[in-house]
Amino acid sequence: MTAVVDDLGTAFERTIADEQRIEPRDWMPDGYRRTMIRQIAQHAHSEIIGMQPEGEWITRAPSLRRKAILLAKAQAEAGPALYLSSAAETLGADRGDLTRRLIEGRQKYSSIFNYPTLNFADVGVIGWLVDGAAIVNQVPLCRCSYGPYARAMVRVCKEESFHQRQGFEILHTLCNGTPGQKAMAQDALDRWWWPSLMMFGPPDSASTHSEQSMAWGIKRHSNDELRQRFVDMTVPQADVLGLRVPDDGLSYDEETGHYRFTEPDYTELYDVVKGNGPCNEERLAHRVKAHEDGAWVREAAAAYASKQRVKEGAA
Ligand code: BYC
Repeated sequence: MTAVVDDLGTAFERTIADEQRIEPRDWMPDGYRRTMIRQIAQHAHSEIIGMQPEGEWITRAPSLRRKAILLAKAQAEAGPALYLSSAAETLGADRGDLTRRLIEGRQKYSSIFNYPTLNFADVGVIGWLVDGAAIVNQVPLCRCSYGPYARAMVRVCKEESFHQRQGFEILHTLCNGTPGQKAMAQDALDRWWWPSLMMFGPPDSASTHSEQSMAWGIKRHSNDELRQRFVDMTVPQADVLGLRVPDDGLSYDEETGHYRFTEPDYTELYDVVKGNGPCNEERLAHRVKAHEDGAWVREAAAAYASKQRVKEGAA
């Protein structure tokens, strides 16, 4: 038996070393399976809970056009959640169990969704910065060693690019509007800049999973590398908008071709992840309510499926 596991382990290691994909039926170490379920589930939960901050503005969007776009954008997050949940299921996870774990606080979702959306400029900033950060994080995940996750990411990234542009377009409109509208955009950037930097996780020195996840080809870049990439991408976009990134330490380093920037306050990240952010309670309570309100849909779907099975059995 040990020899068989050794052979399987060697095959797994070779697949990773050859940059091939691990597929659902392949043998994988328990730790790899656990890590993939953890990350994919957190990601799926983030897509669902992430609908809330923007969703709050659907009824208050400033025009019919903005309402239609926001409605489509918020509901579009359900698609990625579906691919991701399906990818977790290929690892043996049960979708109902993942939801229970979220509700009981045993599984996380991205810290960023625990901040409030105070006005419509925040909707623009979520598209620009939050979807922008998600793209920077997720493009390398298209090369993740776990096949179903990597393939889901290809579709998700296409959508996120579109979402990022719709956010930028809102800000572009505000920044070219009245001084009051431009001030709204600046205020939103001031509030969302630091939480957006925190989306990439703790600094490398404090990241518990990075080393193993990089060795397994799950993560392709460290948290700090991706944070740097995000800053390098975003600062020139802020310049185009005429907005000021709220970091006195920000400067362009000609030699490295990268921006130097101030690290966010990671104690705030840890605090938000522990459940103490401004909106944690509200977000989870809303998620629980949506789950309870949807019970009849799950029951009806299960009843329909079992009726179909009986019919097919009789045919
Ligand atoms: N928030 O060892 P580390 C979207 C946790 S949705 C909360 O570096 P790892 C959108 C981490 O889980 C896109 N927790 O971890 C939707 C770990 O705790 P556990 C969301 C965080 O996994 C709607 C501990 O801290 N994107 O774009 O190697 C509308 C130590 O961290 C956070 C994803 O989910 C955080 N920010 O790296 C609009 C991307 N950071 O699990 C937009 C997929 C860290 O040991 N996930 N933690 O209890 C990843 O790429 C990685 O999991 C992370 C963290 C880079 C986030």
